[in-house]
Parts: sequence; C-alpha cells; structure tokens
Amino acid sequence: MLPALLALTAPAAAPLDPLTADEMNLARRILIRANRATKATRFPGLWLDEPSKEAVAAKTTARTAFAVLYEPAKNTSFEARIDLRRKTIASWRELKNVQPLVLQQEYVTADEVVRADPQWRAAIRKRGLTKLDDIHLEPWAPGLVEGVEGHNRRLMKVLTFLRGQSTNPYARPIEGLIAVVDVNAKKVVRLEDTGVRPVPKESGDYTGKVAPLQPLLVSQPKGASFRIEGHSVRWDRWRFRYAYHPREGLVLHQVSFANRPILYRASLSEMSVPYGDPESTWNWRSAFDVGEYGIGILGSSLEPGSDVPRHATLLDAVLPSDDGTPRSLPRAVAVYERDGGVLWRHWDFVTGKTVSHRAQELVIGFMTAIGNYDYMVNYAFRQDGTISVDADLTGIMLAKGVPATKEPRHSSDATGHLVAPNVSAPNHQHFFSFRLDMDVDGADNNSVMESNTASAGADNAFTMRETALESEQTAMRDMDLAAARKWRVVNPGRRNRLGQMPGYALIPGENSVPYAQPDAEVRRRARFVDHHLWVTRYRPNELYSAGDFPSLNPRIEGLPNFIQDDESLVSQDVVLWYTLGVTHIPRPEDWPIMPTHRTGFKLIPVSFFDRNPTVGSAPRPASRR
Ligand SMILES: [Cu+2]
Repeated sequence: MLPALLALTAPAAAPLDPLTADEMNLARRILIRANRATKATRFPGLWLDEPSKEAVAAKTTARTAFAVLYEPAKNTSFEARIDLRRKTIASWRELKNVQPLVLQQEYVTADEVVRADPQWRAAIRKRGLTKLDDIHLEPWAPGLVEGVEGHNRRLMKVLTFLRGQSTNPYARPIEGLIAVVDVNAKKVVRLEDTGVRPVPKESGDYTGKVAPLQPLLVSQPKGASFRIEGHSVRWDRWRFRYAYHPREGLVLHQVSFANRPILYRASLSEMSVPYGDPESTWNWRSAFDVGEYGIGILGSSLEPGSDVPRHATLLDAVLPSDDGTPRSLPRAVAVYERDGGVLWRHWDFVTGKTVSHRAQELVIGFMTAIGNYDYMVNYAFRQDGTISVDADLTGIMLAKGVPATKEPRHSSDATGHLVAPNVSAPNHQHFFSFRLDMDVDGADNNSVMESNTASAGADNAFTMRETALESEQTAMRDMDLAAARKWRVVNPGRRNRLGQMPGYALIPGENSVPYAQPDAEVRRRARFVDHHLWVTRYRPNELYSAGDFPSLNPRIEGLPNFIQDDESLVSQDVVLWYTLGVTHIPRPEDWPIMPTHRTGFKLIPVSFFDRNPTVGSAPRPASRR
C-alpha cells in the first residue's frame, strides 16, 4: 500500500533535533493510513514532540511528532502525537473552543472573501476609491470578537490600506473599516465602518538608497572559531544545540559552559503587542505573534551582508506547509562571530603598560516578519560566560488615517502621534515573554533568589540582601529600580571555592509596565504581562505563557494556570519566564520605516566561577557541598 513508508529508514536524529522533511511526511502518512487525516486535512501545527529531560539524558532514540490538525469540512481541530518509530498514533484528542495557528492559505482566503464582498466594495466606493487592485488587505488574528459567537469559528479581522503603486502597503490606512471574516465559511460575518476619514496622501516609499559608506568587512583568515555538527554548536567553551521551531522560531537547548549545564531550553514563548488607541477598530489589536501566527512559520530568509554579516553561516530549516508536507525555509538561522568590544583592560600607572584583550561574541539568531513588523531575536555568547538575549524591532509601524496634518497644540495626552501628514501612529507596547528553562550545574537542584539592595542607614553604607522565591505564587515579581532588583538561579547543592552557591543571574534591561487596564480585553489573554518575572517548576507541557491556543480563547490560560498549585521552587527544576516590555511612543523618525530598536536582557554568571573565567587557566568547577 505504502511501500515508500515502509522503506523509509529513520535518519539518525539527536533526540532534540527538529523533525526532518522525511519525518514530517511520515507523520502525515501515518495519520492518513489510520484514517485520522485526509488530503483535505490542514496542519496548523506539526513539529517534534520534545522528549522529556529524563529521556534526553538517557539518550532516547524515540522520535515523536506533535500535530495539530484542522478539518475544514467539519470545522474541527485535533491534537495528535505520532510515534515515528513504531509508526503508530500515540495520542489523539479533539480540541474544543480553541483555534490553532492561522494557516498560510487563510491570509489569501480572507483577502479574496473581503474583495468580493459587496458591502465592503460599497464602503470603498463611499471613500471615493475606485481601483480595487490598489487596495491592500491585511488579515489579522482577531483577538476576542464581541457580538460574534467566536471561538468555534476561524475568524480573522481584515484591515484595509491604499497601496496603489507604493512599495509601502501600510502608509495609507483606509481608516475605520474592518471586515470580520469567517475564513472557513468564506464569508464576511460583519463589516465595521465607523465613517469616512481622510486617506493619507504620501506613499511612504522606503526603497530609495541609503547614503553609502565605505565597505566594512570582517576577515577571518583562519576561518571561524565555531563548529556546527548537525544541530550542535561549539564555540570557545560554550556548547549548545539549536532547533528552528514553527511556532517559536529559534530554540536553544542544552546550553553549557566548560561542560557545566546552565540553560536547558530557551525560546521566545509568546508576544503581545497591544495598541493604545481606544477606538473600536483599534482596541482589540494585540498581536500574539507566537501563539496566533507562529514566528517560525513567518520566519524570513536572512540576507547576508544586510540582515546578517556577510561572513555568517546560514542554516536552512524545515517547516510544515498547510497540508502537512514539508517545505524548506532557506537561510532561516545565522551563526557568526562579531567583535565584542573590550573583554577587559587595565592601564598600569606605574609601568605605563596596558593589558587589554579584544572580545569576540558568537551570535545565533533569526528574523521573522509579522505583517508590518519585523523582529530579530539573537542570542550572543561571550567569553566571560554572559549570554546576551537581544530582540530587534524594525519594519513598518501600524498607523491610522487622521484629519490632522500638524500635531495639535495640546497633544500631551494623545494616544498617538503624527508621523506624516494625516498619519498618526498609535502608542503601543511590545511585550516579549521569554521562557528560560534553567539547569544551573544540573537540572534537579535549583532555587531562585531575588536580590534587593538598600541603604544600610549609616553614611554611604548599603547592603544587598538575597532571599529565596520559595513557591510559584510568591514568585510573580516586578522590577524595582530603587532596590536594584535582580534574580538569580542557584544550585544549592554546590559551592565554588569561596563557599558561594554557583548561579546565573537575569539582568533586566529596558522594560515597561502595561498601560491597558487590568481587565481590558487585550490583557485578559496576556496575563504574562502582569509581571516581569514568573517562575514555575519545570513541567514538560508548560511551554507557552499565554497557553497553547490564545486565539479567540476567552479563558485564562498559561502562566496563571501553571502557578495554581503553588509548587515549591526550592531545590527543584525551575523555569524562568521573563516579560520584556517596550513602550513605543512613535516618532516621525520611525516613519516610513522604523530604524532598528534593540532591546534585551542578559544572563550572567554570579559565583558560577570563582574569578574572571577568561583570566589564565580554566577556573575550577563548583564542588558538591
Ligand atoms: Cu513598535
């Protein structure tokens, strides 16, 4: 019946390697053979079902695929685990009242359905526009749709722009017009039209030349210092594995330094981008780019010489198509070394001599383009044990068409700012939720300390006090500048030679608090924004801070549920969830395209070593207590 299936010998993948193209095909064929799928079945999810930590430690050879299936004919969704070794379905369940990730075809369908809708056409004519080919439609995951029985339908909300011949589809919003589309029933279920507004005139073209500078090239005459074998990367004393995940984009696994484990898994778990404009056509906008769209699926091929340095090593990824067959994303991930500034230096006053070392950093990163915005996530490893996690924000801001061509005199309380005549960009925030499964010197014996610094009362004395965050519900924490607050994951079972617990600290950088009301719809699904830090005890199925299916989901999901049982965090396997918020008050300089804004945080060793690990021979590892 399926000779190809039987003949397929599984490739020798490491336990955490992403599904290969063959494995994706195999998973799909197993489902079809078991009558769980047909050619019409769509696959909003198909990726590796990651084996447990214990299984990975035991060098499991199991390969299991995780699939989310959508049946358009019946409008039903299912979740399956497929054992690729035994060629059986290991688990199967129907998903109720949730909507899996947007399918690629659904963007096309939404566009076609709106374009054909007589009411929408009338709304366009009402605005004096005649050429439908000039219109750009932008389908969005809908948030929660009030007044429409939502969560059992494949709904999208479609924004309208005048593109014309411009390279910039977003420069001329056709304001106040939103079509709510059922992409499965293929019909507009509601047209929201809040009245005709001026359509901005400037085309917002951004393809003109940038004034050139002389070339700046990095030369590595003896080649790079890193080695990549399969999905394993080694550089200096660092070692880690990478995977490209359809939902999360780049995922790092098993990060270690000098053979000492630090971080078992790192990923961008979720995002939420709430817009601060109270109008009904705006107040629902809060893109969950990971859980609604899939930042990996929307990943961009990296351009050497612009997206990444010319000397970068570029790695391809395999992604599932809508029908579950594999497709390649060429140049999905970049690995390269870059200049790291001064590693350390000192000029000696007596001898007049300088001892100084130049640092290098190893960078691994990917880019994703979610409609108008482009994001890059980079992990940079330093020789001193630092991991710097950076998120770059660029692309085109979402803007609205307004009557004003000059900023009103009293604009201090405005919810947006003019960036061009008749174009106002609403204030908005970008919240990133990073999931950091820490394994400092091992998986099972980690605790989380919070450090707060305060004046000690006498003269200039001040002290730092470290206290343990003992359980999940006491570990919802916020930044505090007055206390120079930081968090550190320690291994209480070990000591360095100074008798200190080895640890890795999370050093926040830029951050924000949410400005939407706590009960606002945009925050109901994004509870992770309530705190900068959450800590949970490791559970393999707790991967997404806003839950597995945030789209159209009215229930509280994710972190608030994970901490319900208030598990102990003392000498456990712990996971840090760091919320990083960027408050974006738009500037004219962000238009028509936004210069890259870099934000991020760091993980740095604190007592993990007993001295600067780059000086002389290797420092000794922490000993058992
Ligand atoms: Cu922004």
